[in-house]
Amino acid sequence: MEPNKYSLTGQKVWVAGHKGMVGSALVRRLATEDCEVLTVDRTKVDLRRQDAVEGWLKEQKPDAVFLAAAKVGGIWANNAYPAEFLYENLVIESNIIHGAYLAGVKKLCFLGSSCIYPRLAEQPMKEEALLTGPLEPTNQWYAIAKITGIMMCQAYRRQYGCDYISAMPTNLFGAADNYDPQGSHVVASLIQKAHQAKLSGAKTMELWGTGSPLREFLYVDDLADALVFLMKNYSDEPHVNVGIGVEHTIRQLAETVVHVVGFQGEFVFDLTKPDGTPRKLMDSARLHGMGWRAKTSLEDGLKSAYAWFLSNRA
Ligand code: GFB
Repeated sequence: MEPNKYSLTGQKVWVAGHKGMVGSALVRRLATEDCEVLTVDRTKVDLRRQDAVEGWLKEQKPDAVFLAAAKVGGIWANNAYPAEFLYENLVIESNIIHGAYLAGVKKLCFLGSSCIYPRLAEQPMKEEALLTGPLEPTNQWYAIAKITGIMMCQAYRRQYGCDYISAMPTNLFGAADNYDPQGSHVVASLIQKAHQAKLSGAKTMELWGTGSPLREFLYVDDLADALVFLMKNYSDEPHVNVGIGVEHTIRQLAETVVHVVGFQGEFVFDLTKPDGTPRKLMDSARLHGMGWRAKTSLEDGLKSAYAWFLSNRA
């Protein structure tokens, strides 16, 4: 095997957070790999309890771990529940990274998020931009927890030789997203709002903020493919940006959502809600240089996400 290469063939691979949007996309993607996918329900192993996590990892001894378990949410949830976002993400990542080290896990992939870069980082944001400026206030607690996870993977590589890597995805959407009106990310929330407005024959649909912030949206099945690609081909300290390199204003996103959903009304902007960071486009050249690119456009991804919503949440 070439250096930096890791084969999943015949490996026991734990997807932590297998029921979430990223975790379920990873389970779908790993079905096409010749490996054994391991999952465990939160009712059996509470990832916030160190003994439970360490005991289960020592018993199961997975060869590889995708750490897709986290407390996540959109801008409103991050701002409303700072203690939960800081505490739960810190304990979940610490338990799993340290537990993986104790259990001799060979390869682990941790997930950051583009929102943890400095609020006004130079755009597009390179990996080196991390920790070079003040954070976006609305999700600083989540950001500190996720930055800690990236640093933990680096520390365990340096001190113990653990081949633990970190990926930095941008805003995600797709199947099994959280559609809770308050806690959800923007894409899921707008799908839900457009659908409700269409069904009720409403003339308007509410958007938060001004509609002018720019966001980069990656379809979650493309992310899962990128994570498997990185697990197989990347082994180094720095995290790797996983974006699509295209950005849209929130208003443009909403226009695409209502086109896909079939709502013809007007937008009403609730200026009492935050815009958050004005822009967070990532530079994914390092990943592109390794030979991976996203392939699902925003519109195609939205069509699949809406189809999932209709079959599972409507
Ligand atoms: O995905 P989102 O909630 O979070 O997007 P961030 C927020 C942007 O969409 C803001 C606008 O500019 C909102 O004003 N927006 C418009 C809405 N309508 C809505 C709506 O109905 N719901 C929501 N949620 N937003 C998150 C971080 O930042 O990025 C998370 O807080 C995570 O931690 C995520 O990292 C990827 O993109 O601003």
